[in-house]
Amino acid sequence: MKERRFAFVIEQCPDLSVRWNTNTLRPIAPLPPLGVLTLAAVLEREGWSVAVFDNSISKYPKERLLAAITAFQPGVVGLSMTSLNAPGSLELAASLSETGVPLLAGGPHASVRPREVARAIGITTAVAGEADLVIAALAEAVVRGQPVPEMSGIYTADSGEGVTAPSGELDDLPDPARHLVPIESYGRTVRDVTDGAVDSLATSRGCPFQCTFCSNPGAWGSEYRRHRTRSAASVADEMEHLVGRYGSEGFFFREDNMTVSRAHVLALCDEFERRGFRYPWKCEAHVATVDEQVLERMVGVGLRSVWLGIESGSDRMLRRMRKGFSAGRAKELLLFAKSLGLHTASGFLLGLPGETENDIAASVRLAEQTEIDDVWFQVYIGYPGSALYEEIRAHQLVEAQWHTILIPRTEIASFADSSKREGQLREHFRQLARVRCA
Ligand code: B12
Ligand code: SF4
Repeated sequence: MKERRFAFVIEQCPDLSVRWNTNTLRPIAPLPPLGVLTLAAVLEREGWSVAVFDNSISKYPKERLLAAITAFQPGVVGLSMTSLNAPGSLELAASLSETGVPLLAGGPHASVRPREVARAIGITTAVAGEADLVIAALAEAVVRGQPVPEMSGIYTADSGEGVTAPSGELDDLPDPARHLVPIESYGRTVRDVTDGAVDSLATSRGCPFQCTFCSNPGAWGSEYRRHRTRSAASVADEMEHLVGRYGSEGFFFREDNMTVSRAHVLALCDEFERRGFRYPWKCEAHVATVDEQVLERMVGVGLRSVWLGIESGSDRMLRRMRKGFSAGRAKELLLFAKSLGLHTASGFLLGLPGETENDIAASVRLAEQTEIDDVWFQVYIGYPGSALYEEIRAHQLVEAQWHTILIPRTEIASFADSSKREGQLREHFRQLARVRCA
């Protein structure tokens, strides 16, 4: 039997995913991979030695990454795949296969394409969906050289059903094993919350919405539409742990859709108040799920900054995206948030099929009129698993980049030449962001 040593590997993404903050023209900062760190905590609880190689932080070239992984002498390696890092992860898998170590794959891309991934060179098994309830049994079987357990969501080259792994109760999961990553190397500076260290955590998983550009509905299966929440006590305990162990001075809640349930948000607020928390925090909110009253309550217990996923200032595009709210309502809420003294942030997608210059102008106008503090414009990329991906592929409106993602034809030239990419994108966004860039 091989050693019970598990190495998680997260390959870096090519930099074509950039989305720019038009105030600072800086790309998005990586945050600790909470999903992988939760799997790591599950395995540690079962007595495994675990290492996490997050190459979006270390940025090792392939040979050095391979050397670091093999030096750990893992009995099993698990690759965490998004659609953007999938090509790099598959290349790594082919190289690692020469060492004879069993290779598992999971993550959003493996969840959309489990069979294809399970058939890739070197990969033994892929998991579709959340792996928290299957990872221990799977790793145990693989390290012992036994057949993989017959559990939903587990795919080999020729077995596996068309379903995702079961989702458990979130309160039963251990806190993410943050001690396995260099937490200081991640984006802990979130000045709109505090000048001190800010750490991220999640209070829920899942989202009942079905935005056409989002890969979540296709990746996580029907379970995903059920918004599952942690108890307020468990969230507050994790915050206290973060303060005690890492000196957190503020928090950033990052998850699919924290505000789906009003009862959940209010329970969190009540718990923060009950424990006398004075921590400043930030979260993302869906325009259709928060109202003025809830926002006011959140501000009363430390909310300093809110990200509203607006995506477009054009009602026509919002309908096409199935966002579930109007540009007028988004504007109203943003202005209200500002009147409460909140720092506001929002993202807009550009280049969706069917979008016209007028639609783009409407997005820029909305950002201007509401004086959003942080505006992120992002060129649309089609991720498999999203409804739009299938639609645009069928109509051949875009060209495929590798085999994983779709990029609007107009952007291909900018993306193709990496030496020019950054400058071109900066210029592109600088023009769009005449709102804020001097
Ligand atoms: C928080 C978040 C971020 C954070 C932190 C990401 C991180 N380090 O975890 C930040 C802000 C950095 C970020 C950035 C980006 N993100 Co993001 N992000 C999310 C979000 C909202 C939550 C992630 C999360 O915690 N999920 C919950 C946990 C439980 O899921 P998980 O991490 O995937 O892990 C579970 C399973 O996947 C599986 N699993 C994962 N790894 C492995 C490995 C093995 C071996 C096994 C067996 C199982 C397994 O088990 C885990 C536990 O249940 C997701 C949405 C989502 N639902 O996943 C998008 C999401 C992952 N992001 C996405 C995108 C596109 C991006 C960006 C490209 C955006 C951009 N344009 O800049 C960048 C890319 C950054 C990068 N280098 O990868 C897409 C990925 C789409 C795709 N198909 O690949 C998602 C799915 C959102 C979406 N629907 O579009 N993101
Ligand atoms: S984009 Fe956000 S609101 Fe829309 S389906 Fe995806 S997670 Fe839900």
